[in-house]
Amino acid sequence: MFSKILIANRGEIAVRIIRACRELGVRSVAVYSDADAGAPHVREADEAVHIGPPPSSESYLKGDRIIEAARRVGAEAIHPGYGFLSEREWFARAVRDAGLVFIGPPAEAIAAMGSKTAARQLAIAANVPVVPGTTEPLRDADEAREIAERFGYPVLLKAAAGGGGKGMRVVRESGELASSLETARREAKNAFGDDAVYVEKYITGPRHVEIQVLGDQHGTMLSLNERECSVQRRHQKMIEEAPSVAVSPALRRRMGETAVRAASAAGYTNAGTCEFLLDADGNFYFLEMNTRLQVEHPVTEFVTGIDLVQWQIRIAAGERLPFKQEEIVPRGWAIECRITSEDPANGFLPSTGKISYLHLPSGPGVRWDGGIEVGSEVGLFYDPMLAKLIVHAPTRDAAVERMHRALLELTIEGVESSRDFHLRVMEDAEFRAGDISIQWLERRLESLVNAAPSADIRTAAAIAALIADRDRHAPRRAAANGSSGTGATPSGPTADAWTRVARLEALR
Ligand code: MV4
Repeated sequence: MFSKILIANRGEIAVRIIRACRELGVRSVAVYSDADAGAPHVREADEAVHIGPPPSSESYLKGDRIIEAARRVGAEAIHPGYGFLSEREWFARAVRDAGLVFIGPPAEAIAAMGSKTAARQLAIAANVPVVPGTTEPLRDADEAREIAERFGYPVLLKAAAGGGGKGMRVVRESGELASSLETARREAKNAFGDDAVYVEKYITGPRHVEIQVLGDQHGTMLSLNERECSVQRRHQKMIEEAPSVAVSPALRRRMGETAVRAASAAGYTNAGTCEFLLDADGNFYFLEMNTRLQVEHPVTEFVTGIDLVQWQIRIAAGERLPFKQEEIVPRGWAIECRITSEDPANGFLPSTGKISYLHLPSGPGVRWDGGIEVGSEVGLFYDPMLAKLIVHAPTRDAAVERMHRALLELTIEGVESSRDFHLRVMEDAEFRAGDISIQWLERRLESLVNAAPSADIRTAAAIAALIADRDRHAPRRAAANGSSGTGATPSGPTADAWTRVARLEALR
């Protein structure tokens, strides 16, 4: 095992990796920008190295500087987390060339899965089902029309260099093809510097289901089963769960075997994820492979009991996976909500400020993976995800109730957050029925954001208003309670903070 690991990341994922290191008896080294000098990941690590000014391009993306820091402090390995340098082939190679271990897949596997068309060709060669379509770039609109006729409308034009939905265009009839092709080419050129576009059959109303794989350096590749990630907005996942209501044990086995085949064909080791579209008829199609640890890994950890981050480190150190595929059976249900500093009432506009109050949920089956504390400055330099709230319960219904309860316990003051939005989703009949697809959230967004607060919130707000009114006549006591005494009826997170105040009052 390593004696010291450098963590090339920040926020909640850096804290998560530090926790794994500590449990393994490995010393951890944080890196930080000027903006993160006082951040939790810096304090929690055994050592910390300053790497530059706040912009990521000057700090967390400075691979050479980070490798140099690792050598200086005597770290033997680097964990990249997710985002930043995690899927840069050149970084994985540079780490290796510096005589260090990259805690992730080989640079060659990152490269093999990096190009979406190359990944598609690799999948086809490995007998992995992909969406019907081409892999060669389209020559012109005539060729596109010919292919579209063959698969039938609607079709989807995709950027060959793409990913993340950029350069994608749905075409519903032949009349739209020429202009859509032009738009897709322009978008692809702008986003990726490459205007190559190819065509696929458009799958309507599918779910996004992905398979977690874990492979060691001795030839064992396991499927850790599926995560359901359909609740997303503009290609940003918001809620993930495991297992998926749409996946039977037989389908789980087939999707797992398929993901293992795709990963093995790429020479993959360590933790990775194969993304699939799953249609209403139970057909699944490989989309792409994420060659990193993912944000939503905790739901898999909950239902498998396997610590993915610890195993990433053990695998990188050369250990063998001790599990058998048959032993990996989902236990219970896990749900994750991404808690972001975005304002759902304002089109999810990023919100900035200083965290002035923070009350964290706890109790049975609740996990908080966070990177913030009271006093944290939330700015615009980095991703707006502040933390993840994850719950585990015996059934999906119980997990939804548990998440709702945990969200009620959560109070974040100082920035707007996605907390209320998640509460509304947990109260939503379609979500509770598991009746979701990749289009579900965009379709329901307006009604969810404008949903009337639930009855208990309204009661809390009414109680709070009464207290506020009374406090106006007892200013000293109001100050002691920390209430402003304006008499305004609070709502949202404030109402829940007020519920706590009201209960304290009732107990006096
Ligand atoms: C698709 C599709 C429907 N049909 N391909 C979006 C990003 C990229 N990873 C692939 N994506 C899609 N490809 C075919 N042939 C629908 C999507 C898609 C999507 C996929 C996964 C999760 C969320 C999504 C949201 C919109 C569209």
